[in-house]
Amino acid sequence: MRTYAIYHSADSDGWCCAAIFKAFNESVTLIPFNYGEDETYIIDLVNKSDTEAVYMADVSFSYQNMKKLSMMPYPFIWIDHHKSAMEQMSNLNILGYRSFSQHAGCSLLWKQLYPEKEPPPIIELIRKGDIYEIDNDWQRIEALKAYLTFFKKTLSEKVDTIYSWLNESQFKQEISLGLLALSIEDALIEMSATNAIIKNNICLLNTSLNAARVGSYLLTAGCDLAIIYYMRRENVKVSLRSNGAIDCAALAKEYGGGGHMNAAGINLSSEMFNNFLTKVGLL
Ligand SMILES: [Mn+2]
Repeated sequence: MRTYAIYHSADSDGWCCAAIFKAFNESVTLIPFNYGEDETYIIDLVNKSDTEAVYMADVSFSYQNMKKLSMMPYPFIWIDHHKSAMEQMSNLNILGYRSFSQHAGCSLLWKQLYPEKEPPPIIELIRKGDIYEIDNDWQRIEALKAYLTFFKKTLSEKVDTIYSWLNESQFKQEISLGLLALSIEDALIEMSATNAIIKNNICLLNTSLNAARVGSYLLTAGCDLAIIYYMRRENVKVSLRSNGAIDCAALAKEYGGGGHMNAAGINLSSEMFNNFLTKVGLL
Protein backbone atom coordinates (compact mmCIF):
# COMPACT_ATOMS: atom_id res chain seq x y z
CA MET A 1 0.00 0.00 0.00
CA ARG A 2 1.24 3.46 -0.87
CA THR A 3 0.64 6.89 0.63
CA TYR A 4 1.07 9.99 -1.53
CA ALA A 5 1.65 13.54 -0.33
CA ILE A 6 1.21 16.45 -2.72
CA TYR A 7 2.89 19.62 -1.40
CA HIS A 8 3.33 23.22 -2.52
CA SER A 9 6.73 23.37 -4.23
CA ALA A 10 7.02 27.17 -4.41
CA ASP A 11 7.87 28.21 -0.85
CA SER A 12 9.29 27.19 2.50
CA ASP A 13 5.86 26.46 4.00
CA GLY A 14 5.29 23.82 1.32
CA TRP A 15 8.83 22.39 1.69
CA CYS A 16 8.25 22.18 5.44
CA CYS A 17 5.03 20.21 4.83
CA ALA A 18 7.02 17.75 2.72
CA ALA A 19 9.56 17.38 5.56
CA ILE A 20 6.75 16.69 8.07
CA PHE A 21 5.22 14.07 5.76
CA LYS A 22 8.59 12.40 5.50
CA ALA A 23 9.07 12.40 9.28
CA PHE A 24 5.60 10.93 9.77
CA ASN A 25 5.94 8.19 7.17
CA GLU A 26 9.37 7.50 5.75
CA SER A 27 7.99 5.58 2.77
CA VAL A 28 5.58 8.33 1.66
CA THR A 29 5.76 9.33 -2.02
CA LEU A 30 6.24 13.10 -2.10
CA ILE A 31 4.80 14.96 -5.10
CA PRO A 32 5.76 18.62 -5.58
CA PHE A 33 3.13 20.83 -7.19
CA ASN A 34 2.67 24.51 -7.95
CA TYR A 35 -0.41 26.35 -9.24
CA GLY A 36 -0.68 26.19 -13.01
CA GLU A 37 1.13 22.85 -13.34
CA ASP A 38 -0.38 19.64 -14.74
CA GLU A 39 -2.98 18.33 -12.27
CA THR A 40 -4.28 15.48 -14.43
CA TYR A 41 -0.84 13.87 -14.47
CA ILE A 42 -0.78 13.82 -10.67
CA ILE A 43 -4.32 12.46 -10.38
CA ASP A 44 -3.39 9.57 -12.70
CA LEU A 45 -0.22 9.02 -10.69
CA VAL A 46 -1.99 8.65 -7.32
CA ASN A 47 -5.10 6.87 -8.56
CA LYS A 48 -3.87 3.28 -8.21
CA SER A 49 -5.41 0.15 -6.76
CA ASP A 50 -2.79 -0.02 -3.98
CA THR A 51 -3.21 3.63 -2.85
CA GLU A 52 -3.73 3.84 0.90
CA ALA A 53 -4.25 7.60 1.22
CA VAL A 54 -3.57 10.84 -0.62
CA TYR A 55 -2.58 13.95 1.31
CA MET A 56 -2.36 17.47 -0.09
CA ALA A 57 -0.82 20.35 1.87
CA ASP A 58 -0.57 24.13 1.44
CA VAL A 59 -1.88 23.99 -2.12
CA SER A 60 -4.99 22.94 -4.05
CA PHE A 61 -6.17 21.83 -7.49
CA SER A 62 -9.09 23.16 -9.54
CA TYR A 63 -12.58 22.61 -8.12
CA GLN A 64 -13.24 19.79 -10.60
CA ASN A 65 -10.04 17.97 -9.70
CA MET A 66 -10.54 18.42 -5.94
CA LYS A 67 -13.99 16.93 -6.42
CA LYS A 68 -12.48 14.01 -8.35
CA LEU A 69 -9.94 13.31 -5.59
CA SER A 70 -12.60 13.54 -2.88
CA MET A 71 -14.66 10.87 -4.62
CA MET A 72 -11.86 8.32 -5.06
CA PRO A 73 -12.04 5.07 -3.01
CA TYR A 74 -9.07 6.03 -0.75
CA PRO A 75 -9.06 8.79 1.89
CA PHE A 76 -8.13 12.22 0.51
CA ILE A 77 -6.86 14.58 3.22
CA TRP A 78 -6.43 18.26 2.31
CA ILE A 79 -4.59 20.62 4.65
CA ASP A 80 -4.60 24.29 3.67
CA HIS A 81 -4.77 27.88 4.88
CA HIS A 82 -5.64 29.70 1.64
CA LYS A 83 -8.95 31.42 2.22
CA SER A 84 -10.02 31.69 -1.42
CA ALA A 85 -9.43 27.97 -2.07
CA MET A 86 -11.29 26.99 1.10
CA GLU A 87 -14.25 29.11 0.04
CA GLN A 88 -14.18 27.68 -3.46
CA MET A 89 -14.27 24.07 -2.18
CA SER A 90 -16.67 24.71 0.69
CA ASN A 91 -19.43 22.45 -0.66
CA LEU A 92 -17.05 19.51 -1.19
CA ASN A 93 -16.75 17.06 1.67
CA ILE A 94 -12.96 16.82 2.13
CA LEU A 95 -11.09 15.52 5.18
CA GLY A 96 -8.27 17.46 6.87
CA TYR A 97 -7.49 20.54 8.95
CA ARG A 98 -8.02 23.87 7.22
CA SER A 99 -7.97 27.31 8.78
CA PHE A 100 -6.94 30.71 7.50
CA SER A 101 -6.29 32.50 10.75
CA GLN A 102 -2.92 32.22 12.55
CA HIS A 103 -2.02 29.05 10.70
CA ALA A 104 0.32 28.19 7.85
CA GLY A 105 0.25 24.91 5.95
CA CYS A 106 3.03 23.41 8.08
CA SER A 107 1.45 24.19 11.45
CA LEU A 108 -1.90 22.75 10.32
CA LEU A 109 -0.22 19.64 8.97
CA TRP A 110 1.62 19.13 12.25
CA LYS A 111 -1.69 19.43 14.10
CA GLN A 112 -3.21 16.92 11.69
CA LEU A 113 -0.48 14.29 12.03
CA TYR A 114 0.63 14.90 15.63
CA PRO A 115 -2.42 16.25 17.48
CA GLU A 116 -0.85 15.62 20.90
CA LYS A 117 2.64 16.96 20.23
CA GLU A 118 3.98 20.53 20.35
CA PRO A 119 5.46 21.55 16.97
CA PRO A 120 9.29 21.83 16.78
CA PRO A 121 10.78 25.37 16.70
CA ILE A 122 11.39 25.33 12.92
CA ILE A 123 7.67 24.84 12.26
CA GLU A 124 6.79 27.80 14.44
CA LEU A 125 9.39 29.93 12.59
CA ILE A 126 8.16 28.92 9.13
CA ARG A 127 4.56 29.46 10.20
CA LYS A 128 5.31 33.02 11.30
CA GLY A 129 7.30 33.67 8.14
CA ASP A 130 4.52 32.40 5.90
CA ILE A 131 1.76 34.54 7.41
CA TYR A 132 3.91 37.64 8.02
CA GLU A 133 3.62 37.48 11.77
CA ILE A 134 6.52 39.82 12.41
CA ASP A 135 8.27 39.71 15.80
CA ASN A 136 11.82 39.30 17.17
CA ASP A 137 12.30 36.15 15.10
CA TRP A 138 11.73 37.90 11.76
CA GLN A 139 15.40 38.24 10.79
CA ARG A 140 16.17 34.59 11.67
CA ILE A 141 13.18 33.51 9.60
CA GLU A 142 14.28 35.54 6.57
CA ALA A 143 17.81 34.19 6.98
CA LEU A 144 16.67 30.57 7.11
CA LYS A 145 14.50 31.06 4.01
CA ALA A 146 17.45 32.67 2.21
CA TYR A 147 19.69 29.78 3.28
CA LEU A 148 17.25 27.29 1.74
CA THR A 149 16.79 29.36 -1.39
CA PHE A 150 20.44 30.13 -2.14
CA PHE A 151 22.39 27.24 -0.63
CA LYS A 152 20.03 24.31 -1.28
CA LYS A 153 19.43 24.11 -5.01
CA THR A 154 17.05 21.19 -5.56
CA LEU A 155 13.65 20.64 -3.99
CA SER A 156 14.75 17.42 -2.34
CA GLU A 157 17.77 19.21 -0.79
CA LYS A 158 15.46 21.88 0.61
CA VAL A 159 13.01 19.30 1.98
CA ASP A 160 15.80 17.15 3.47
CA THR A 161 17.35 20.20 5.12
CA ILE A 162 14.08 21.13 6.83
CA TYR A 163 13.63 17.45 7.74
CA SER A 164 16.97 17.56 9.56
CA TRP A 165 15.89 20.81 11.29
CA LEU A 166 12.85 19.15 12.88
CA ASN A 167 15.19 18.09 15.73
CA GLU A 168 17.12 21.35 15.81
CA SER A 169 16.60 24.66 17.59
CA GLN A 170 19.70 26.80 17.02
CA PHE A 171 20.43 26.96 13.26
CA LYS A 172 23.48 29.13 14.02
CA GLN A 173 25.57 28.41 10.94
CA GLU A 174 22.58 28.37 8.61
CA ILE A 175 21.45 31.75 9.93
CA SER A 176 24.84 33.38 9.41
CA LEU A 177 25.06 32.03 5.85
CA GLY A 178 21.47 33.11 5.23
CA LEU A 179 22.24 36.62 6.49
CA LEU A 180 25.19 36.80 4.12
CA ALA A 181 22.95 35.78 1.20
CA LEU A 182 20.37 38.38 2.23
CA SER A 183 22.94 41.18 2.31
CA ILE A 184 24.03 40.28 -1.22
CA GLU A 185 20.40 40.13 -2.32
CA ASP A 186 19.74 43.53 -0.73
CA ALA A 187 22.67 45.03 -2.62
CA LEU A 188 21.25 43.66 -5.88
CA ILE A 189 17.83 45.06 -5.03
CA GLU A 190 19.31 48.46 -4.25
CA MET A 191 21.18 48.48 -7.57
CA SER A 192 18.16 47.43 -9.60
CA ALA A 193 15.90 49.93 -7.81
CA THR A 194 17.88 52.77 -9.36
CA ASN A 195 16.10 51.81 -12.63
CA ALA A 196 12.61 52.33 -11.17
CA ILE A 197 10.16 54.66 -12.87
CA ILE A 198 8.37 56.80 -10.29
CA LYS A 199 5.20 58.73 -11.06
CA ASN A 200 2.39 59.89 -8.73
CA ASN A 201 3.91 57.89 -5.83
CA ILE A 202 3.76 54.70 -7.89
CA CYS A 203 7.06 52.84 -8.46
CA LEU A 204 7.47 50.60 -11.49
CA LEU A 205 10.44 48.24 -11.61
CA ASN A 206 11.47 45.52 -14.03
CA THR A 207 13.19 42.78 -12.02
CA SER A 208 12.79 39.09 -11.23
CA LEU A 209 14.44 39.49 -7.82
CA ASN A 210 12.36 38.49 -4.76
CA ALA A 211 9.21 40.61 -5.16
CA ALA A 212 8.43 40.71 -1.43
CA ARG A 213 11.83 42.21 -0.61
CA VAL A 214 11.93 44.49 -3.66
CA GLY A 215 8.44 45.68 -2.75
CA SER A 216 9.26 46.53 0.83
CA TYR A 217 12.42 48.34 -0.32
CA LEU A 218 10.42 50.48 -2.77
CA LEU A 219 7.66 51.19 -0.22
CA THR A 220 10.23 52.26 2.35
CA ALA A 221 11.72 54.56 -0.29
CA GLY A 222 8.37 56.39 -0.38
CA CYS A 223 6.05 54.73 -2.91
CA ASP A 224 2.37 54.07 -2.13
CA LEU A 225 2.27 51.28 -4.69
CA ALA A 226 5.17 49.21 -6.02
CA ILE A 227 4.66 47.38 -9.31
CA ILE A 228 7.37 44.78 -9.90
CA TYR A 229 7.30 42.89 -13.17
CA TYR A 230 9.28 40.65 -15.49
CA MET A 231 8.69 38.57 -18.60
CA ARG A 232 8.01 34.91 -17.84
CA ARG A 233 7.80 33.00 -21.10
CA GLU A 234 5.20 34.86 -23.19
CA ASN A 235 3.55 36.59 -20.22
CA VAL A 236 4.34 39.41 -17.85
CA LYS A 237 4.41 38.39 -14.21
CA VAL A 238 3.32 41.35 -12.09
CA SER A 239 3.62 41.71 -8.31
CA LEU A 240 1.86 44.52 -6.49
CA ARG A 241 2.87 45.80 -3.06
CA SER A 242 1.19 48.64 -1.24
CA ASN A 243 1.49 50.50 2.05
CA GLY A 244 -2.30 50.41 2.46
CA ALA A 245 -3.16 53.51 0.44
CA ILE A 246 -4.07 51.33 -2.55
CA ASP A 247 -5.91 47.99 -2.37
CA CYS A 248 -3.67 45.56 -4.31
CA ALA A 249 -6.22 42.72 -4.21
CA ALA A 250 -8.96 44.86 -5.77
CA LEU A 251 -6.59 46.13 -8.47
CA ALA A 252 -5.30 42.61 -9.23
CA LYS A 253 -8.81 41.19 -9.34
CA GLU A 254 -9.77 43.55 -12.18
CA TYR A 255 -7.07 41.85 -14.24
CA GLY A 256 -7.74 38.25 -13.25
CA GLY A 257 -5.15 38.14 -10.46
CA GLY A 258 -5.55 37.86 -6.71
CA GLY A 259 -4.00 38.28 -3.29
CA HIS A 260 -4.31 40.48 -0.26
CA MET A 261 -4.75 44.19 0.50
CA ASN A 262 -0.98 44.81 0.70
CA ALA A 263 0.35 42.17 -1.69
CA ALA A 264 -1.10 40.66 -4.85
CA GLY A 265 -0.06 39.15 -8.16
CA ILE A 266 -1.23 39.09 -11.76
CA ASN A 267 -0.17 37.24 -14.91
CA LEU A 268 -0.75 39.35 -18.02
CA SER A 269 -0.17 39.28 -21.76
CA SER A 270 2.08 42.18 -22.84
CA GLU A 271 -0.95 43.83 -24.39
CA MET A 272 -2.91 43.67 -21.13
CA PHE A 273 0.17 44.83 -19.24
CA ASN A 274 0.13 48.03 -21.33
CA ASN A 275 -3.55 48.38 -20.58
CA PHE A 276 -2.81 47.93 -16.85
CA LEU A 277 -0.04 50.57 -16.91
CA THR A 278 -2.42 53.02 -18.59
CA LYS A 279 -5.05 52.30 -15.96
CA VAL A 280 -2.68 53.12 -13.07
CA GLY A 281 -1.55 56.28 -14.87
CA LEU A 282 2.00 55.23 -15.78
CA LEU A 283 1.53 55.31 -19.57
MN1 LIG B 1 1.55 28.62 2.96
